[in-house]
Amino acid sequence: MSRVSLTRFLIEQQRECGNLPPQLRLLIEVIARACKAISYTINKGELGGVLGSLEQENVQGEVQKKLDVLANDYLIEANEWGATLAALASEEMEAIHPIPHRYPRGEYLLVYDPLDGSSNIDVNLSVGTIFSIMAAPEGSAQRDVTEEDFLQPGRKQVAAGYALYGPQTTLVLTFGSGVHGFTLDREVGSWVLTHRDMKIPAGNREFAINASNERHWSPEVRRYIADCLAGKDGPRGANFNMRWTGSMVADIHRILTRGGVFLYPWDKREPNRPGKLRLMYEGNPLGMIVEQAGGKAFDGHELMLDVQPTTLHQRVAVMMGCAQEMDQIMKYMKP
Ligand code: P6P
Repeated sequence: MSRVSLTRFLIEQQRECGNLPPQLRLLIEVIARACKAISYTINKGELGGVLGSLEQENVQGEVQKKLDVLANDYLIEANEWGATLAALASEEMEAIHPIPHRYPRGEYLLVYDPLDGSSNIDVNLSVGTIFSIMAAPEGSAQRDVTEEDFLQPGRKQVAAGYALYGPQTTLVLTFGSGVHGFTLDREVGSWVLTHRDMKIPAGNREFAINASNERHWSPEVRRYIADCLAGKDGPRGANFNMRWTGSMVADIHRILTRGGVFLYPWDKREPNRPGKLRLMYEGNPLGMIVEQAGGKAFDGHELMLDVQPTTLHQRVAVMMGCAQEMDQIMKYMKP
């Protein structure tokens, strides 16, 4: 069967679906090219002198890895000149980054986590890049975009995706017409369509959660997990398996591929903080992908994509995955 490149796939989708304007198609290709460069850099590991941490913290209060900053810079440099964006924002930067006036501005806003799960880097485990694309406000070519322009509910994203830097490098995309996966052919440096129209399989009783936090969870989450752990003799009447990779992208990719659910719930250590993960560049993009793949994404109270953001780096509780199991979880959360 002939190989379908990312470029060919996007052009064919543009013709068939009509929801992929040329500027959005170009933006996706530029992001994919930056993710390819990130993959090659990660792959060098110690040989590239890119491992380890910097003596500085990011806006999240987390120690920055060298590759966090490198990946962030790759995405800025790749996207500044392309006349597709009015501004971009990143987990690694406190403020938004308007496109410099020396470049023409485009119709979109990009927000991203350049290297999700970067604590895995130094121990050679999977990490990823997550991105979310929204429409820039009317007139953004004439005025500077503000943080408020980014604060759109996830339902308004026009596209979302991630690159997973694992044993293979894969790129998974949605622009509202299903979820499609591409594998990087490192010999020729091109993305090849390998997973057309991905759907989350039902029936895999597998949950992803950091179980070391169990004593801090809400009673509802503790009861859900306890009932799963009780196995076939318990209330669920079935045995469950657990996975936790320390990189949300890797866990979500496994769920897209073989099913299950992912939870990073609220916990009482910081009762005023909804959760650890971030809404704009983790919950929303991965929530759009999960919904487009037939799953559900939820913050413990409402659907992820309906949450109205109030700040760029706001955190959110995350529960997402297979629709059938998510329906069960929602019953536990809303008795
Ligand atoms: P913990 C990575 O830092 C991340 O944001 C997600 O990718 C991952 O699922 C989670 O945090 C891991 O958190 O508390 O288990 O280290």
